[in-house]
Amino acid sequence: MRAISIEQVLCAAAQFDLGGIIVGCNIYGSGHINGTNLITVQTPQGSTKRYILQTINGDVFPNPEQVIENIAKVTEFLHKKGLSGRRVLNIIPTRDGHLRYWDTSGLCFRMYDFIESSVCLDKAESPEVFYQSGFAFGEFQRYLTDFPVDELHETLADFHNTPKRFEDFLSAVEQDRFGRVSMVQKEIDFVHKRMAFCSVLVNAHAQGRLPLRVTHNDTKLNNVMLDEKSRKALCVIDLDTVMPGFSVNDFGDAIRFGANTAAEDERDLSKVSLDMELFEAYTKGFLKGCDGILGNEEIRLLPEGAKMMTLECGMRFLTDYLQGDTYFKTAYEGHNLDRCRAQFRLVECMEEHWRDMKNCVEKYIQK
Ligand code: ADP
Ligand code: GN1
Ligand code: MG
Repeated sequence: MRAISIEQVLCAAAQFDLGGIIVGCNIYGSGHINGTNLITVQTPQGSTKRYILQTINGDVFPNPEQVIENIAKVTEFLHKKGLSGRRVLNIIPTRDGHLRYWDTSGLCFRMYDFIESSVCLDKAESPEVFYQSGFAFGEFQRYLTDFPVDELHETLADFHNTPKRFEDFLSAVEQDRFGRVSMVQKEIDFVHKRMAFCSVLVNAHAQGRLPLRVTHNDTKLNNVMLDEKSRKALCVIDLDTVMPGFSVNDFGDAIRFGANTAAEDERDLSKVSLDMELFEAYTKGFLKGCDGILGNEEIRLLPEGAKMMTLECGMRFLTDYLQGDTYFKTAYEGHNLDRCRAQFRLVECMEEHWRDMKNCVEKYIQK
């Protein structure tokens, strides 16, 4: 993503209806895709108000207008379901009534109310916190269960189409544009051994065993805001990828990120493992939040979702490494490769714990 100057951010912020004078502008958050800024405003009454200003990464999202339209529709739907205040993202329009602002350089900005007295975590502090995050994403799925799927744009084509991700990986290996293939033969073999697995969920869908639903598609722990004090879930954020998808992948991506005992980019692979206590807590929270909307076959496929999202994400990091690190923000050369290795180690841990994961979800099958 292009570097953005503070002047550019301030100029964009001034286009929105913020109800006061801008007194602060700081880079914020730890996401891999968008540019996020915290904007502080002083109101005429002397109080301060805070906002989140984001640039939509145009290198990733080919059509930012569609991203905004999806988010507007989904948040409006959630408002109608009775969510308000800190429980749902609130879009702030521009002074001329648009939900986004395009600056003269072609960057697309959007503004949200800042969710005050909240935290978002990169690591689950306790099983209870992880349960809360599972509950929030399960509830999100349940609230949207009667959302008209056809009204949503596919903001990123084939986002969690794992066989297609596999094809993309193969072509990155084939092209080897940066001469990196010889350094990652072990990782390439790792993916090849799991080629058949890549199609398991797509096949289950084709056989009518796994429905398409409105899903979040990026259910990392740091995409849910928790109340700062009570640590109860408040609001699901980062709605750019809300699209039709599989519930088990929403479950799975959360496990990939949150039930790992190490960070997503941990270099010491002996620290990477699957925390089964966290797995159980998330399963319980997610299914409680879903409150009966998932069928038994979906519940049985939750472990497949966890392994699929971990394998797919590792494959995506590896593909980006082979293609010169253009998709995910990276902090150093080889960052994507470290992320990939940590994901692949976690896949192995899931394979070792396969029976435990299956037994855990089996408890929730409705007889
Ligand atoms: P990315 O796609 O880059 O992950 P996010 O939408 O997740 O972008 O935002 C990045 C970070 O900014 C979040 O992890 C969170 O800390 C913070 N954030 C985003 N929206 C809000 C909000 N409305 N209120 C408070 N913090 C927010
Ligand atoms: C990106 O935007 P962020 O940091 O929440 C990515 C996810 C990956 C994740 C890996 C739009 O999520 O798909 O799983 O990084 N988002 C997009 O950490 O590609
Ligand atoms: Mg995020």
